[in-house]
Order: sequence, then structure tokens, then C-alpha cells
Amino acid sequence: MTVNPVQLSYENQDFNEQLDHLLAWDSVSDEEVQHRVKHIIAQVRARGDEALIEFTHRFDRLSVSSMKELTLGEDQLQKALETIPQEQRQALEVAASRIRSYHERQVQSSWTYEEEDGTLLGQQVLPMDRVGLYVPGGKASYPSSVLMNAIPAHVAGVKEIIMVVPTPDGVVNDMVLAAAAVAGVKKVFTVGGAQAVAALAYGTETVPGVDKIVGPGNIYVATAKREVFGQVGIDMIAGPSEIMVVCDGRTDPDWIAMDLFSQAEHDEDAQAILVSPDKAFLDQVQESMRRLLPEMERKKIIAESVNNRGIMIHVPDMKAACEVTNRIAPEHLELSVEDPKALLADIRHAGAIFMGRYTAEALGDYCAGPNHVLPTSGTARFSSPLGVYDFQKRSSLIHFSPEGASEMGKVASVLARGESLTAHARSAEYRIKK
Ligand code: HSO
Ligand code: ZN
Repeated sequence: MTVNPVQLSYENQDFNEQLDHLLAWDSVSDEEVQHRVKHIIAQVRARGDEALIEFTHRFDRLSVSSMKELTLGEDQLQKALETIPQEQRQALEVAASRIRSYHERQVQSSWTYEEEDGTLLGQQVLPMDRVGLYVPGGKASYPSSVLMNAIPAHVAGVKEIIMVVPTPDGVVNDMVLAAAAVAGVKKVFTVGGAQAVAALAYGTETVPGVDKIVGPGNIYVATAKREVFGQVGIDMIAGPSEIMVVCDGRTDPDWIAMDLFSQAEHDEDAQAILVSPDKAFLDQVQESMRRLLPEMERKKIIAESVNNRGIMIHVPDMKAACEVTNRIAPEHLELSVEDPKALLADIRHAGAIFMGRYTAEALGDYCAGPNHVLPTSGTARFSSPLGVYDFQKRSSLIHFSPEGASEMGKVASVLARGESLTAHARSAEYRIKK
């Protein structure tokens, strides 16, 4: 098994076109999947628990006679926390506490201001009432993602976080349940797929309908989330993981190779990119990758990811490296250089920026504190990491004094008549002082 990322040079005439071609990613929208998902949603919407139980039997091979058997409460989550090895429990608790401290700084507060005539304007910020958290089953079931999704909701003040996680053939991941306990989740339903998304969006006799659904999932889950958007809010629909490393050539090549592997091992479609002004260093990292690959548990996935989507880019200098970064807008950016702060001024687009040789992206995935749910596929140009703000909503506050209503009544009246909206105009005019 070899590893052969594509080699690119910034100095190539058609560098930008080549790069765009390698970055292109189609977020799959499969008609057949859409059709099936629509059917599942309609069934759950019409028949509630009964349909949910049927689909769980069909897709997860679990036969239960009531939703009670698919429901876990606080006691069971607490029990899972006590079941896992002490070392894992402690690591979850350390990570949770750091994620909490970081996110507490994101809480937005309400504000108001008063004008001279006593008019009061402002914005009231409140948490959502109830949020649903989707957690995948199987190989992509990450306890760390439970923390990253549930803690910001909890910090925002969301009262009820309803988690759903499929347990195919009844196989439960205790560390996922333990993470839920640590993150303040109190209710879990062991259902998954489009049927779980539908239950959260519309509610059933047992599953309470939520206001927003967050969390990663397979194509069925992603399609279902798109389908119920509007009925409920959803988070972004994430593409495969990406890492981009900018290195001056003076970090241990094994470290860089492993950093690239760390995202490649998520998925055959994950993308790992290395950029350096040092040509010999790019070769050394490739050599390290070849030597280290056989040691990796997920070597097949890593090799596929690196061979299909991996890129090594030679740039003339760091200025060009920053330019390439902004074009890519990577989910994760490592600045493996002596003075990362000096580069920061030129970086405009990246989901998370890991600064310095010691800051492995993997630390950010688990326990640095910032969120690991990040914009992928170039969307860092216009979107941000998941945060407390995603679980808060705003209402505008407007309170006119009699003087204010009179003054603004005149303005509104003119504008309303310009729009031929007479009732608007007269409503405002009633309040104008004679
Ligand atoms: N790197 C992933 C998150 C994760 N890594 C979970 C390990 N576990 C998000 O891009
Ligand atoms: Zn990761």
C-alpha cells in the first residue's frame, strides 16, 4: 500500500484551476435516497411511535413492543458513566470542563438603549426551548462530538437536550452515553436514521418535538435534516473532514505526516493538504507517510483519502502560502512555523487555526476547548464554528414614548402612503400629537 498525494506547484501556470479541480466536492443529493427519506418522514409524521418502532426494527434489527425500551433516562446515562474505565471518565470530564469554559465566553446578552425622548430600543437574547442532538451509530459514533454539540446548547441555557443515537442490533456505546451524562443530556432515544430526525422535527407520542436539530450523520440523516428544515432549525450539513498544514520545513516530518493522517483516517473522502516553501521537506513528509502508514489501524481509509484527495503544494514563500489558504478556506489550518502570529494577519478564511509546531489539530478535536464542529468545503468563507450563538435566538425590543411615537408616526406615515398601505399610515397617524 503506497501513499501518493498529488504534487502541485504554485508557480504552475494553471495552479488555481488545478487546485479548484482537486478541491471540488459534490455534496451528494441522491434522488433515490430523497424519495425513501420523504416516505420515512411522512410515515413518522402520520403514525408517530408506531412507525418509529417499525423502522427501528427494519433498519437496526431491534424489536421492541413500546418506546419505553428505546428510551434512556438520567439513571442509565449515569450508570454508563460509572461503567467506563476511570481514565476515560476523567478525560471526558477534563475535556468537558475546558469546552464549557471556552463556550461560556460566547454567551451573548440582551441589550437596550434609550433615546432622548424616552424611546427604548433593544434586543432580547434567549435560548431555544428544546434542541435535538443526532449522534451516529457505528464507526463514526464519537463521544467527543456529543460534548461539542451538547455543551454549547447547555451553556446557552437550553432546558431540554434530546439526544438520539441508533444502536444497531442493540449494541450500545457506553462512552457515548457517558459523554451525554457529562454534557448535561438527560434524555436519550436509541433510534437513528431519517426516522429519528422526523421524530425530533414533528414529535411523536414519546419523542418531544424540538426547535432545532444538530449533529452529524450519514446521507439519510443529512437528507432528512434538509427535508425538515423550516419546520425546525438545523446546523450546517458538514462535508468530509479537512486538514491543511502550512509548514516552514522545520517541524519533524513524522509529526506533520501524522497530523495529515489524523484527518485522513476519518473518511476515504477526507482531504489532507500540506503547503511548504521547502521542496525537500515535502518529500520527507511523503517518506514519513510511507513508513508510518503500515502502523495505522485505519491504513486503508488513510491510503484512499491521501491517494484520492491528498495534495502537497510547493509555494515560493509564506505570502503565497497564505494566499493558497484563503483560496481553500480549510476546516482546520495548522500553522507549523516559528512565528504563527506573524502569519495570522494574512489568513482570512479557516474554520479553526492551530498555531505553532506543538498545536496538533487532534488536541482541538478533543480537549483544547473550541468547538470541533467547523465549516467544511470552503464554507469558512461565510460561516463559523458551532457555538453558543447557534442555540440562542434574538427578539427585537421596541418601546415608543408618546413623543417618539408622534415623531416617528410622521415618518412612517409618509413611507406607508408611498407604498399605498393606508392602514399602516393611519395606524401611525393616530399617534401623532395634534
Ligand atoms: N475532526 C473531526 C472531529 C473528531 N475528531 C471527532 C475525532 N473525533 C471534525 O472535523
Ligand atoms: Zn478528527
